[in-house]
Amino acid sequence: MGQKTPPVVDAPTEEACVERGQPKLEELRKLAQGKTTLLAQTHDYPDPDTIASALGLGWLMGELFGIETTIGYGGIIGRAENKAMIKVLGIKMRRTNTGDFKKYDLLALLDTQPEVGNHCVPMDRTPDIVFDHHFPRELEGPTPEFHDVGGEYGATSTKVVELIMASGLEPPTNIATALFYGVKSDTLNLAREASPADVAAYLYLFPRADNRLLAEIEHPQVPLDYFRVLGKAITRGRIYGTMIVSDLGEVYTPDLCAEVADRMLQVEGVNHALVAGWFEEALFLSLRTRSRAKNAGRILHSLVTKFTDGTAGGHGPMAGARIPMAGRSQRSRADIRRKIVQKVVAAFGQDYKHYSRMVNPSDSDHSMTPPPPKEPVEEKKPKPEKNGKVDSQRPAKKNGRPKEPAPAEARPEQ
Ligand SMILES: [Mn+2]
Repeated sequence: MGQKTPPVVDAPTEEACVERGQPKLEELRKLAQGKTTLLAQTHDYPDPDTIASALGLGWLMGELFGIETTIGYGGIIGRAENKAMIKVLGIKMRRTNTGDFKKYDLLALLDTQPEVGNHCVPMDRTPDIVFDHHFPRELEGPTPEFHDVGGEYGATSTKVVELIMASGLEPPTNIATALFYGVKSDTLNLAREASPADVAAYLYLFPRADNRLLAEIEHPQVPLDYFRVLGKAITRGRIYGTMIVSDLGEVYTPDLCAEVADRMLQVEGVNHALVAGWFEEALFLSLRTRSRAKNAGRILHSLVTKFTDGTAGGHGPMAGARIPMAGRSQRSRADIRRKIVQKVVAAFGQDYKHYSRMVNPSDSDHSMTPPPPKEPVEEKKPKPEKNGKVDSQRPAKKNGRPKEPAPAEARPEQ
């Protein structure tokens, strides 16, 4: 609404991207000297951008410097689209544990930063390489040797694409498709926080990506539990002015919070969404906003680190947090959740005491009663069925008052 997205003509030329990428390649070349293995670590619950950037970086390090890359993650790959991405594009990833971080010559961290969380790299292991488009965090520990964070990038994949452009190499279809999906999903197809650099990466990747594979990734079948969670999100959803808040209860994968939060922004009149979910003794929060005046990442990070020992990360329109709850009573869990939700609602200028529900509780009853006719109707004579019998289940007309809806059983099967 009145907000401008960068026009395509603003995209930097390929030469400009190459110029930006070349000194970075030089740095990586120095780091790679005498090394043979790299662990490219993604999120604990990896999204397409972190997976694609790890894949792209790994391929480039292999082609240019003969480095062998393993892609790691700490938690689970939960979302159906992300599972499909890995399967369809043949991406190999393995779950890493603490011991793994000593086994590789080099460690790269993608789409997050050492002190942000959402990854399982131990605090005493400073990554050698960090690529992240989220706002730069002040580091308490040592600065990684290669530290490319923040800047005008809507996706970490875009940073990796600049390196590929600078290398002059031609990426294979699966790498290009993964990176295209990384840029596309993080920027909502260039509609959210897309910078000129993202537009350039998108245009570079588009003719190199396979749109049929992409469609397979973007429209996967989902488990029935997905719809159960969606149902819960709606029945529990509260609307505070222009904000929706919902608690999904226990979820089978924490990235459902992010997915549902995105979904909630589709409700007319809603500009902000906060979705909570519980997974393995931790509370997960996803925050989304359409407002350019608010920074979801900063809001969530300041509240979560002030009131809990959890971690949070994100940027302008989107943020996520994980708050460990092991050893806490149910009451203390509820208190922490309420406090954070209250403060987030207030941070968006809404009143926590006044809300309406997304659905009327009486709407969730399970009867199959069809709605009554709007006008009084003359009940038609029951038609004889094919075998000549009259449907004996159909109730007899009551004294010319046909307003009572027929019971569900009387409706013919569809
Ligand atoms: Mn990202």
